[in-house]
Amino acid sequence: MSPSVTVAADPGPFPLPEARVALLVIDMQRDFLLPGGFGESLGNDVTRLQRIVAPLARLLGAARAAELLVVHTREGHLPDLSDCPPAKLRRGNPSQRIGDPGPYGRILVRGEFGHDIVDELAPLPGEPVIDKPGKGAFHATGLAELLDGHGITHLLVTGVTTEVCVHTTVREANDRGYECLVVADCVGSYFPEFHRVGLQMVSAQGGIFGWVADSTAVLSALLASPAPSPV
Ligand code: TIU
Repeated sequence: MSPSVTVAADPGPFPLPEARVALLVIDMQRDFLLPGGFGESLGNDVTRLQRIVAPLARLLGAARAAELLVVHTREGHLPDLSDCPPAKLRRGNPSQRIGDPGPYGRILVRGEFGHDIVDELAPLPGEPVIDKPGKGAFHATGLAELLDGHGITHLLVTGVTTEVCVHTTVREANDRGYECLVVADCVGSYFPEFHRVGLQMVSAQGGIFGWVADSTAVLSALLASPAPSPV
C-alpha cells in the first residue's frame, strides 16, 4: 500500500500508511445481534445492528485482500464471572443478566454460542480475537501489545455499538496515540440518535477523537493501493 493513499473522511483525509493500518471489528457477537440475546434482553431492537453486517463483510474482504491486520473483539466473561464487576452483573432485567441462561447459552459467557461472532464475519484462522471484559477493547486485554507488535499506528474501527464499545475503544485508542477512522456504515447502535451524534462526537472539533467515513470511501482507498506482492 502506498503511503500517499488517503481516505476521504470527515474532518479531512485519513492516511493509510503502508503496513501500519489494522481493521478492528468490535463485538459482532450473536448475543448483541440475534433476537433473544443480551442486546434484546436490555430492551433493544437488534435489527438496527444486523444492517451493518453486509457492508462490514465487504470491508472485511477488502482488508483481507489488502493484507491488513484484522483484529476481532468479543465482550464477555469467564464462566465463574470472576472478571465481571458486581456493578456490571447487576445491570439489566433480573433473569436476563450476564451469566444467566439464554437461548444461545449463558449470556456473554466465553465459550457459549451467543458469545461468539456471527457466521458472516467469522474470524479466519490466524486472525487475532481479543476477549475483553469491559466496553473498551484496551481495558484488561493485550490489544495494545498486539498492535504495537505489528507496528500498527492507524485503526479502521467497526462493530457495535457506536456509542458504547466502539466509542469507549476509540477514546482509549486516541489516548494511547492511535489514529482512528470510524467507518460510519460499519458501526451500529440500537439508538439512531446515539449513532448519529456518536459519530459527530468523533470528528467534531477538528477530529477530537478521530475521523469518520463511509465504507465506500475506505474501499476506494484500499482499491487504489498497489496489490500485495505475491509470495
Ligand atoms: N448495550 C450496548 O449498547 N452495548 C454493549 O453492551 N456492548 C457493546 O457495545 N459491545
